[in-house]
Amino acid sequence: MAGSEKNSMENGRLRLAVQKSGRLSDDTFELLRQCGLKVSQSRTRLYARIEELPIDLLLVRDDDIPELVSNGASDLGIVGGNVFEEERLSREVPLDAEIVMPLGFSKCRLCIAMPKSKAYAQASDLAGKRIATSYPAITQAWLHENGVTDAKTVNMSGAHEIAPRLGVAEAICDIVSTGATLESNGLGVAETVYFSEALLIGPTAKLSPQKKATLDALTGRLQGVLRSRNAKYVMMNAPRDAVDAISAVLPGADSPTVLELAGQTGKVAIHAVCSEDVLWDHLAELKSLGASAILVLDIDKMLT
Ligand code: PRT
Ligand code: ZN
Repeated sequence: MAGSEKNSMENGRLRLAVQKSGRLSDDTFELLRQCGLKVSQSRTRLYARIEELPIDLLLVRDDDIPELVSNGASDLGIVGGNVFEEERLSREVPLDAEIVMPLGFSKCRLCIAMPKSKAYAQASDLAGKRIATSYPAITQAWLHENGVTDAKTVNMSGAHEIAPRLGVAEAICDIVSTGATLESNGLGVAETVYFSEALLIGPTAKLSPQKKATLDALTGRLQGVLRSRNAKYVMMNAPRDAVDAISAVLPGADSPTVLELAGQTGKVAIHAVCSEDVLWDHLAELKSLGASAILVLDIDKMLT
């Protein structure tokens, strides 16, 4: 790292390790943008600087993030739960990092899959099988928990889906998102062993008071963005005597605001923040309770 680059990363600025490029990085940068944090990319692309809060980003491969956080090279990291859990389970020396908060993106599943031509009913069907995976620790932990003692994991760093055809293994354990990769290789999910999403990780207890204040500001903004993601602002007119029934239908809403409508005695306006998505079924139910002029609006930011 160039001298001037290193200097600008000191002075109590919080270091956050993020994936340089890949499936996590676009959503990570988008989340930071939604938090009002602009990232200025350095020419060398080893690190980037955030101006609005004293935070420097380390741009690295996702596999390196748990170790960088654990050994103190970075204060925090954003990494897939699958990578964090594998690292946590496979280390002899415990990882000095914990989950600060789940971030709700890069959701996927780690699944054991087998050729569709082979029957699968229960965990014991994996007895004596070889399972190709780059997640041996998570796979073995699941096998152990499910009483399968004589299955073996075969380490592969990619292209697991061809392992059964190559005769390298009878099953695989890999990340599944849409399921299209399994489908196109004639494989079907036998078991889901881990549900994953992006995580903010860090040994937060070790932070200086200055860095802790920056972390609090960051998590406050992240929570605001995550809360508002599915949240909707709902407005409608409704019969005064239907307010209680309508409140019960609104998903994840606290007490709604009920406002008088000029010149109308039997009708009121109802405004509510719904913390869960408002579906067409909800609207149909509101209408059947007498609601009219129903508006559902996205919420950009929310601080509670
Ligand atoms: O270069 P670097 O080491 O930083 O990145 P990488 O190549 O190791 O990881 P990358 O960028 O591919 O993935 C980063 C993280 O994204 C993963 O650790 C997961 O947490 C998450 N993620 C979300 C996924 C997927 N979805 C995903 N679909 N990671 C991988 N896949 C692959 C999977 O391995 C399989 O080959 O996509 C294929 C399956 O996808 P579907 O849609 O066909 O089911
Ligand atoms: Zn990786």
